[in-house]
Amino acid sequence: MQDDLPQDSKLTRTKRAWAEAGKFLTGREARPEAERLPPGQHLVTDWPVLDLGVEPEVPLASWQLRVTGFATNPLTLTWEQFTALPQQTRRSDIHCVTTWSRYDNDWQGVPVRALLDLAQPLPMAAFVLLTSHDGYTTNLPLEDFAAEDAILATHWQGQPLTRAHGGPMRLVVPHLYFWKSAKWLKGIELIGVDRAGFWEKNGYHMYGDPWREQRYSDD
Ligand SMILES: Nc1nc2c(c(=O)[nH]1)N[C@H]1C(S)=C(S)[C@@H](COP(=O)(O)O)O[C@H]1N2
Ligand SMILES: [Mo]
Repeated sequence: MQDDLPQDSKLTRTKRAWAEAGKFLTGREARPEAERLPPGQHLVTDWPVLDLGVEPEVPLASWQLRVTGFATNPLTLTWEQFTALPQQTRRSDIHCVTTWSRYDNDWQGVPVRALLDLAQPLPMAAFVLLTSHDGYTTNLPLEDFAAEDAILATHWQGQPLTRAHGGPMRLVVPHLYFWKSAKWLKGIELIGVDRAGFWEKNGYHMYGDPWREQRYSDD
């Protein structure tokens, strides 16, 4: 019983003092496993392939990435130009709306922010509509697209991205469900008013926050 426990032993007094002083607090955010895995997700260690069934072969010689819409400097980059941009790495978790999550994916490529710094979005740009070589589209707010850990990835765990996973280049926006992370990305349109992409027109959420379980559209 609580009442039987010593309330005034040396140990109890010491630990009470530590608690009052906040001793051993690192100031770092605690991330217990339960908080790292969003609600309704389960952990996998393989990496499933999910797409519409068309896995386009994109020859590097004709590969292009276009940034259009509300930008001061609309861009068309060749593979050579794109890969000449400073490469960086990002480590992040994947959360797919079909309930699998995969931790600690090491991506290498060009941070989205670096590309946006070149394109210079205009003030009226508030969303992006992304287009891929398989005809896939998806949409998200510009602010989320520009997240610090969002990356235009060419490599995963040190190896070039396979075609099945979106190679030669895919987007990774880790804080949203993985359907926002367009594989075989070819077009980024900066728009003022949100426009639904493929899954968003098919019952999925316009935003898609795994932590709020925004899987499906409300209506
Ligand atoms: N171009 C394109 N990108 C896409 C898709 C797609 O069908 N086409 N599927 C999305 C979905 S629903 C998911 S879960 C992830 C899957 O990526 P993976 O196959 O590398 O796991 O890609 C997303 N990006
Ligand atoms: Mo998905």
